[in-house]
Amino acid sequence: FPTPVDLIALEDCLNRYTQPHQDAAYRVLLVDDDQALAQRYCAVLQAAGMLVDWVQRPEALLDRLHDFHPDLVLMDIHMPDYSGIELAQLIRLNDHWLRIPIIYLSAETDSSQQLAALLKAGDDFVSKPISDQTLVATVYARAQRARLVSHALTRDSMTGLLKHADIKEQVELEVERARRQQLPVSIAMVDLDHFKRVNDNYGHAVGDTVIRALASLLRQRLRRIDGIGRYGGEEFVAVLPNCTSQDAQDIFDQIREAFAGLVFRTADGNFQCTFSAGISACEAPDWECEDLLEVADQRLYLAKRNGRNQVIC
Ligand code: GH3
Ligand code: MG
Ligand code: MG
Ligand code: MG
Repeated sequence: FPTPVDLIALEDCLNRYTQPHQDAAYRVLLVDDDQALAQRYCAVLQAAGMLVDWVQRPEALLDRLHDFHPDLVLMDIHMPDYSGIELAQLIRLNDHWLRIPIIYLSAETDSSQQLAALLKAGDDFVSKPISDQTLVATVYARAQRARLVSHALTRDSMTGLLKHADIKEQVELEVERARRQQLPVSIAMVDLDHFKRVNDNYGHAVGDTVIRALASLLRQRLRRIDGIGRYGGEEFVAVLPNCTSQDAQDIFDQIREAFAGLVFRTADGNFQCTFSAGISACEAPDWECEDLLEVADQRLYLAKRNGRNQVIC
């Protein structure tokens, strides 16, 4: 029996999702060759509630950036094989990491060297030795600002989901990660059925409500590690790490049933709406993000041709 859509609860869920997760611990990647010092900084930042990972060998830096997703990098300058400035420049070569603040934390006392470092890829320079309070405050302020800016830039304002380019970037990252860790990854492409009719019959504002309701439902039903994006006007993409295509199909079938059961009440009468979805997973080791998106899109098209309101895997 169809249940009326509880828009208050949906909006509430949406609001929670559209706020950045300021409650989640800030993730700090510390690059320093000095073990004793690194352990000291880790302890101080952890005591302040942050998650800290330490890279001693620069060769491990890029992998760690991929896996750890830091909010901020604390970079030593003088290290045996590389300079921290070179490493910061290396990080800046990758667009994915442009938004991560890099703070040099160094015993370098020559002010012209400090300025030179700042002008090359860094965002700030703080001197060693540093007091615990200054370290925590510097990292906290920068990480908080970075998270707010990143959230504002990557979220679709109507639904709070990732924007087109950002969900694509997340699919790319997750496909790469799945390949390296030899784990499954699935993606789903979702499109509302006969949505033009909703707009035509009830108006654009009601159409927007339906889009937001589906966004909320996806957010409620998927895990926090799953990426969800508004790929187009009434089209969504989700990436599900460590999830087989069979499991993804089961999950999306449940979401499909829940969504089809919602009743939207309007002044012009009540109505229900459905969606169709295509699911894909890595079917060969050399599959890239684009292959998964293309196959999911083909299966979505099949689902439409087969009569809509279905999930094809
Ligand atoms: P199909 O089942 O084949 O997908 O039919 P459809 O009518 O949904 O066709 P299609 O996906 O091509 O149409 C998308 C429609 O969604 C067209 C556009 O007016 C509407 N739309 C796109 N973005 C928005 C939006 O932000 N708000 C509203 N209200 N409508 C939108
Ligand atoms: Mg050093
Ligand atoms: Mg549609
Ligand atoms: Mg469409």
